Amino acid sequence: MAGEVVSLCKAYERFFPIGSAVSARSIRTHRDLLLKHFSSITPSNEMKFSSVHPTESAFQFLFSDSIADFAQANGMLLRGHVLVWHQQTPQWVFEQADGSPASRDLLLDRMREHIHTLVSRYRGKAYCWDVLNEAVDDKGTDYLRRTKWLEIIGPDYIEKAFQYAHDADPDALLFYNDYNEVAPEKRKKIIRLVTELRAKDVPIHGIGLQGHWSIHSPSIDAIDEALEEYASLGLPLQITELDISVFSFADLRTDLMAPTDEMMKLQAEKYEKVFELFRRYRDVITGVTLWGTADDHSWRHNFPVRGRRDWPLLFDFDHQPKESFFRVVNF
Ligand code: HAH
Repeated sequence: MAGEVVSLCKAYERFFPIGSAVSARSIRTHRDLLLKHFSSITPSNEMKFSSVHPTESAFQFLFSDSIADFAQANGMLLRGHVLVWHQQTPQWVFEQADGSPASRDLLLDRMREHIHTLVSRYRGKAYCWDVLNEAVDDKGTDYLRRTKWLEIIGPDYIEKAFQYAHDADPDALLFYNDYNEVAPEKRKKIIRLVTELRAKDVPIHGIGLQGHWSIHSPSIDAIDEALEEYASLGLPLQITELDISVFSFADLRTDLMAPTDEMMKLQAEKYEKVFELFRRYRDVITGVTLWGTADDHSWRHNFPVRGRRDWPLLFDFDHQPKESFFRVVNF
């Protein structure tokens, strides 16, 4: 009976808050699941640069405010996402009025204004922020990702971003957030970045591990090894965007309209083991957020393969708990 389903966040109360990424729409369409199972929310897109400040003269906070209000009205934590990123940032930010590139000083001013506007607006509402997303190179041998931020400002854009956020709200916990965080080469770069920032006394308070994984990879042993290495830095860790795709990254099938039994079985086993690990790292993990609420609404439906459906979350298309859910709460 539906009434007997335990609450996910209550089951994890003594470990860490359990979050869900939401949209201004999903706080209505997925309201019941959110209120029952989640103690934290993250706006998927609504606080990104292109959402709140699409043109130089236009600010829009309608959607981001509605999410912050929802968190407050229901006693949920709010994770701010995301202040500085190479994606979903409008072109105008990097240009002058005549279309020529912005100068270092102009871009720093714009970055500062953006960070101050958001962090001040949600001060006392967002307890933490993903200050910087995906700033190290993903493939290849570069250390830092070659973005407009890096190109125009130089590598100190990173410490400036954290400093501006800290100035705007000294109580907010500031995170560096990234994906492919388990892969050894990427891990080295993330650890190097965080270590360098701390050596300079930059206000960084945690590492966000996105956790966009699949039933095939990374392995539990690899995740364990990565958590151990990140934990050794002595900063809190959060799993910020967890989902477990039923496909391998390179699987190009778009014809599957329902997951196979085998996929759901492997996913349940993976979710069980992943949460078992998270519980073991309870001293260092201060939050686990899923990147969505139920399978009917997930960014994975189009990523990395356009038109491919996926079933990466704990609740199904009809908002019913999946086997994966029961394996996570029964321990
Ligand atoms: C995440 N990136 C972003 O942090 C989040 O803001 C977005 O909504 C979805 C996923 C993951 C990612 C990507 O954007 C591009 C390539 C690989 C991974």
